[in-house]
Amino acid sequence: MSTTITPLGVGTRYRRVVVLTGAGVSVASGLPTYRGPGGLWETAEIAQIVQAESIPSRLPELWALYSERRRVALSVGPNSAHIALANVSPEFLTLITQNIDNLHQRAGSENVLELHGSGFRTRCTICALSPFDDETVYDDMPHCPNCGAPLRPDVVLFGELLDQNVIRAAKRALSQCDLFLAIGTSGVVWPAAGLVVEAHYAGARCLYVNVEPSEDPNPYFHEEIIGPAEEVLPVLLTA
Ligand code: BJW
Ligand code: ZN
Repeated sequence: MSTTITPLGVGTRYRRVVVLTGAGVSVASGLPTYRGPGGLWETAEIAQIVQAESIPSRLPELWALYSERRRVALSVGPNSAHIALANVSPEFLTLITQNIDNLHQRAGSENVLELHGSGFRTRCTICALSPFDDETVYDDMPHCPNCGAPLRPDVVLFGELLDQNVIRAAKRALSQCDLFLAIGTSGVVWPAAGLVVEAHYAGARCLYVNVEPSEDPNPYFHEEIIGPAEEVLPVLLTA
């Protein structure tokens, strides 16, 4: 750890905490980030598939990608960063994640606000069939039992709108938070990147926690805490 880390006082000094997580919290579980060396998007091809325009024409490729990601995510488990967050009482914490890997939930976190959907939920591309939990690793593109149209992973691709109920719940928590932590995220994807602004104007102390300092620090953060989430969070969040 490159900075001295001490407990923040969650549950005592801070009682309305909002945490936003990104791919960096799952690295210690063995999952890759999106950007940077070894990231999912090292091949430009994948970055092109996770776009709204891929539906419906590139759905078979999208399913190949997400089936493989399901298989990999199911083969790993939550790490000490997920567990430290799950150990904080929901009375004091709202957990917002950009991750679709279900690891916060598998660590025991409840009511996780999934900004970018879930890789473990499937929905129809056409009809109002309720999105359903789904761990199936498909060999071929699945079709809707209701209307026969292709199904899709319930994730938010570039150019798609986020679930307005999730956004509303996140904004409600941010409007009254006293501590905001963004952990393991590059902070380049919107609207997630703008959540710190809301926390800042609510008067919260805003911390950026990452394994490396940001190249272009966002002025709405008051401090950066540099270190791996799996080492830093168990200390920061100690009661
Ligand atoms: C560690 C670590 C360790 C490593 N410990 N740390 C306003 C301005 C500009 C653009 C836009 C805007 N509003 C909308 C846009 C367009 C677009 C956007 O943001 N583009 C930017 C890239 C420029 N946004 C959208 O399209 C969003 N929709 C939307 O806004 O709708 C309205 C609208 C539509 C059209 C036009 C305008 C408005 C939707 C965004 C959906 C993002 N979806 C993805 C894929 C989800 C499914 C999947 O998983 O495949 O979500 S993209 C991808 O990036 C994924 C992630 O959740 C997201 C964020 O990535 P994250 O988590 O930050 O990962 P990395 O890899 O970037 O960073 C990891 C970090 O961890 C690094 O910093 C490491 O150092 C660190 N790390 N190990 C701690 N051990
Ligand atoms: Zn259907």
